[in-house]
Parts: sequence; C-alpha cells; structure tokens
Amino acid sequence: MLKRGAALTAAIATAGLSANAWAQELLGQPTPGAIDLQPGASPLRHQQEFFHNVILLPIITIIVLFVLGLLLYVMVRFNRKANPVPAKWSHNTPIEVLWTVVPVLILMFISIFSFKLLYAFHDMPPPDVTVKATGNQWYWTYAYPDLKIGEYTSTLTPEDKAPPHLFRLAADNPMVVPVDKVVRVQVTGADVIHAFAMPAFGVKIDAVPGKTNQTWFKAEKIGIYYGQCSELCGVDHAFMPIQINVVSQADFDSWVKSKTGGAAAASSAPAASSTAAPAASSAPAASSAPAAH
Ligand SMILES: [Cu+2]
Repeated sequence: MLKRGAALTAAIATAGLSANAWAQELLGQPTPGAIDLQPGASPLRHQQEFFHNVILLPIITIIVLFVLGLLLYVMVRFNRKANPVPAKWSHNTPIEVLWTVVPVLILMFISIFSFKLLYAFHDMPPPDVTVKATGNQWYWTYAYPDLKIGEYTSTLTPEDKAPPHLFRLAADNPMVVPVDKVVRVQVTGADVIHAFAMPAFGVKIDAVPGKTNQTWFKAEKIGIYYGQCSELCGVDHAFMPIQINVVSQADFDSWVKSKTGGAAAASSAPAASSTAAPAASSAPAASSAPAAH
C-alpha cells in the first residue's frame, strides 16, 4: 500500500507522463490492491487522466490542506483558554469579497479544461465502425448495423469459467472492434436505465429506454478490456459485464465474416429491425415481459 501511495505521489509530480507510472498495472481491467485509475488506452482517456491528475488533484489537495490549516489555527489560537474574550465584530468586506472571488476564479480555471474535455467527447471524428449496445435486464446486446451483424447477446461468464479476478467482468460474445479506429457506440436501454462504461477508454454513458445516446472511442492497443453496467438497474445489476476485444483490422474483418457469413452459431438471430431502425424501436429483444424489480 505504501508503494501505491508513493506511486500516486510520483504520478502527481510527473503529471502528464502518468502512463509510465502505471506500467505495472493490468491493462483493461482492475489491478487487485490498486487505488488509482486504470491505465488508459484511448486518446480521450489520456485527456481525462491529465484533467484528474494534473488539474483536479493538486487543486483539491491544496484546498484541503488550506482548510485543514485554517481549522487547526482557529482551534489553537481562538479556543477558550487562548482567547477568553472573543471579538464582537461580524463583517469583513475585503475577506468576503476574497472568499467569493477566489473560488469563482478556481472554478473558471477548472471549467477551461472541463469544457475542453466535454467538447472533445462531443466532437466525434468520422466513425470507422458503429456498434449499437443495448442494455437489458441483465445482459448486453450488440449489433453492427452497417456491417449487417444483427443483434447478439453477451452474458456473464460463470465464475468457474472466468479467469481469476475477472468474474463479473468477463462476458461471452464480447463486442469486437479494430484497433486504432474510431468506434461509435450508440447506446440504448430495452427495459430500464443501464449505463455503458469502459474505464480504459474513458467512456460512460447512460442506456435510456426510448433514447439513443452516443459516444465514441479509439482504442490504442490490442487487448481485452472490461467494464460493467454502471447504473443501478435491478437485482442482477452486478452481473451484466461489458467485454470489448480490441483486435487488428485483419482479425476484425475475419470476425465480421464469421458473424455474417451464414450459419452464425449461438446467439439470437431475429434482429430484423436493427438495420432499418437506428433509434426508435428499442425493444426487439425477446424479453417483452415487464420484469419486476
Ligand atoms: Cu444494467
């Protein structure tokens, strides 16, 4: 734990170079015993890390230390023994102006970076691949309308089959995307509100029934990445993991072929409407039952 603390301090100091500081951490999944952010694997994630590690963390640290110092000072200097006869005045205009203006300036400074990040997420480059991700109680379905891959179901890998540490993170039939390509994810919910989240890509967006939300990422490294539904959605909320396999373009092409070239195994075949309806019909899936909470 001390090591982690040291790593954190070092990371704050070395600021933007943080990626190297986490080198010992696992990519795309949580590292047991770690306390800091997962290593990032997309350009916007690196911007998020910069925002958190270089802008927010130092500011909050300074503020906490400053307030702690003030508290200690007041406790020592103005306790009943040290200051038996308290002063009666109650206003000090310069100080009141100061403690209004300074926080405003701090917030304005933060907002510069915050808005920059929000715009970066909003301004999606032309997408290379579009995936429709639908949250269901309690699993995800994925479809690639442009590639004619109909909706298929991705469910939790059982505990005895999941790799160590990856129970509730690993899923069968994962989302598959090519490396270094802009992936647009259109997210919706089939029953209740879920949330599609992938920490390594800095992505988290609500899956709302009847509404299509959109986000994007560009994975920098081939690998397997894990996320989870991040909106409390019912009793099995903890059992609807999100797994994204990032593969080379060649592997992606052959995966697409295996999915479209005839007798695709397993998953649900219907998905008749997935090509035609981009947004509206959010519940083609089998579970038309209202599904109690
Ligand atoms: Cu959910």
